[in-house]
Amino acid sequence: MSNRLKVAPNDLSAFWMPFTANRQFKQAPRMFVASKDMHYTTSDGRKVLDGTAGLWCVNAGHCRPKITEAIQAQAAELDYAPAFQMGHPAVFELSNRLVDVAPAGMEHVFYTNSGSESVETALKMAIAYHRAKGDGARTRLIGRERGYHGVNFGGISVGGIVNNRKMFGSLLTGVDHLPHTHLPEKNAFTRGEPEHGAELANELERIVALHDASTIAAVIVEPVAGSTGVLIPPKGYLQKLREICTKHGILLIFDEVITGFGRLGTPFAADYFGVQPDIITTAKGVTNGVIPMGAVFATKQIHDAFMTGPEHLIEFFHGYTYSGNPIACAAALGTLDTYKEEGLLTRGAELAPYWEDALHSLKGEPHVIDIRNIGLIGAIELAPIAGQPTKRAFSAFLKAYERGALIRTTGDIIALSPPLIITKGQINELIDHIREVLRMID
Ligand code: PXG
Ligand code: PLP
Repeated sequence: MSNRLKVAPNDLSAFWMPFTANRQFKQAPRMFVASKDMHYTTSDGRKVLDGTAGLWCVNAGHCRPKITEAIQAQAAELDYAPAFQMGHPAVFELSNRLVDVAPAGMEHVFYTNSGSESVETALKMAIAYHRAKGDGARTRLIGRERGYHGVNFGGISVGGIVNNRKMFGSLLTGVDHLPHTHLPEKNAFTRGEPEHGAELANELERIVALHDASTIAAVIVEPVAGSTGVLIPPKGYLQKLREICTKHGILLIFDEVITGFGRLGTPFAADYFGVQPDIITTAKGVTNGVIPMGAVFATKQIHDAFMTGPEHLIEFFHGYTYSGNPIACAAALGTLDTYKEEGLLTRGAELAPYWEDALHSLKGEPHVIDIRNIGLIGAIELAPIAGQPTKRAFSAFLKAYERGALIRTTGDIIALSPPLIITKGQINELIDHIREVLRMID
């Protein structure tokens, strides 16, 4: 660790922090200066157990040697290659390796720098696909209430988190939303997939009837909604969505930015639920969160629809300066090596029963009104303080941090998604911290 990093700067005002209570933070900053495997080190020298894999991205744990070395070697060899009209070996190798681990049928990869950009790419790809096939009236996009698809205009338009939308004007036109599937009165304290709510997928039929199928390009959903507080799909729900989309020629996009790369104990959520989407968006775990990168997977059918016309012409007018950046590709290759060597894309399945029991042992603790889990994801929903929503969960976050555990809160929900290398002992430690915190807070 360099000395430079250990010294906290004395003026924090210039940095406008993302999705952060800036004024609160700057009064009592929480700084990490190092990380290794399951832990961070704070600027005051304490170890903090990572209960959230960073922001749902550090699936293999922190500062893993294969990834660090791959980045170092690539940076010294080929630092950048133009993304348009030029290539480099790592991006082709990575694409083949990604297609190998992706669900069957996903044969092509398009690169971005984040989940938000993956979503924009997928939405544009879907609309352009229909147009390339001569079906240019299919421009409407269907998202879902409480969905999170990043922060760019397309993503917040199909997204359904009110605070992320209401400040930003009229958004995209031609967007509609399915109802969310959160039914606490019927499904509270369910272990795994809830029994009730599959019929909510039939709302898609109502939306199709309203707009006519011939105007709808795609439906985008998170197979498991993460950011909004861990909403697990009711049994049969995703299968129904797939059936209705297929029946009407509508593309189904799974936003797997969180669920991709082992989070549910299968490589992707599409594998877990046995449902094949047409497009999958990913980011985060593709590079273990270490270098920004996103990857959008598409079927051969979608890709091939673009591959027409004179061969010297660009087929898809879309891409980023850093699409397939060499250093990001090296990080992704190092990440895939680590996942493979340690079996991390399926390790969650072995740990899930233990994780489930540990989480549900919090039932009956103060403030807890629901507990949800799937794979290595967990959520503990707290009753809000009357008139002060989010305050109770935020207190829990601060207290947990003081005690040595990083948790994530959204609204009054504690969301957990530890690195996939977590041990049973560390699961106990994390849950014990939360138990103590729940007993401490108001
Ligand atoms: N889609 C989904 C399903 C996501 O979860 C994005 C898109 C956007 O990815 P980028 O890389 O642009 O942030 C996400 C990101 C949280 C949290 O704690 C969740 C995300 C990001 C930051 C925090 O819930 N999800
Ligand atoms: N803005 C300007 C002025 C640019 O020239 C570019 C790219 O050339 C962009 C935005 C887009 O940047 P990126 O490709 O990194 O998304």
